[in-house]
Amino acid sequence: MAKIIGRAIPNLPWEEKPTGCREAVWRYSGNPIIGRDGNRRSNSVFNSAVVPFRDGFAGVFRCDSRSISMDLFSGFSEDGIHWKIDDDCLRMTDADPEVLAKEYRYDARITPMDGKYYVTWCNGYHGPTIGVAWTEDFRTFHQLENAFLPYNRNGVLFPRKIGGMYMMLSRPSDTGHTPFGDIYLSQSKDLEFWGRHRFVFGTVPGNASAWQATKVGPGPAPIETDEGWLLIYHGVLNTCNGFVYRMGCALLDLEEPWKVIARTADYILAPWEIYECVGDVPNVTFPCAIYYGCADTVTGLAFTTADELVAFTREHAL
Ligand code: BMA
Repeated sequence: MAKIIGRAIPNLPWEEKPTGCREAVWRYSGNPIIGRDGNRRSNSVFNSAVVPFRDGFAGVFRCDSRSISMDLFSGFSEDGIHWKIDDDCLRMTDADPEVLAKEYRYDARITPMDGKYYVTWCNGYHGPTIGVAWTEDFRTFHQLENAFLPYNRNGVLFPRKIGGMYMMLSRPSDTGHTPFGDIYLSQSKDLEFWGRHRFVFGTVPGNASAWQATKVGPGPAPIETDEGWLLIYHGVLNTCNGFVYRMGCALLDLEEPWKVIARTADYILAPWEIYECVGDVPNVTFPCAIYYGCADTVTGLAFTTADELVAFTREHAL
């Protein structure tokens, strides 16, 4: 039985696995939990990150506006299901004005670490790169330097130092709808200068696991278990109808997390439901937490347990 290393979250939203369900991950029966109209001007609310905060939950939400501009907004919830999202975007302070100058921001991840909440997101700086900031209250965000040179997306921090180093996963990309993508790990002593880059894993050629044949990228912050770091990630297949985004799971070595213990040949969640297949970008399930973006339009919630995921990853290993 795999055990999560971390504190218990007794008020975590939860629904038992429906009887007869054969999946390792199951959707909330009330999905989508956040519609297009999550805040005053939103066209769509998706690819967002959520953490336990005080007596409830807080999140950083991607709300694309009705002029189709991408930005991030704080949101709060008592139960993790009903959300109140700000109408005004995140306010950042502290960084060099050149870094603070905002082009666009999207697809945030949140990693609680050392009593702070670290937010990483895709930050426009002459192309996409990884923005980093920390907050204690989801009101003031202290921005740090961008972690990497452009072009990069899907940056996410591990929730503690490993071997004395902060560690971040990311997926180097291009300026467009990147037709490639592998997962790399970078290390830092101070969350500013990143190096010691290591390849973690890439796409799967051939027919063995085609849902991840075009690109793979890290999802929410890795979860520490006694069997390894549990990483939920996205995998993409290019089809005659465009990209299809599904989710997979990997188990990474606790001390050297660029070493893969196992990763799934089978996906753990795929666009099956109407709200995952119909929207501004059809056929997308994109994990930022297991709160996941659906068809780039609305936000869904899904459940699982660490034990279920570890067992699935080992049983359906590539
Ligand atoms: C990526 C990003 C994601 C999006 C995905 C699918 O390039 O824009 O935010 O979910 O494409 O459209």
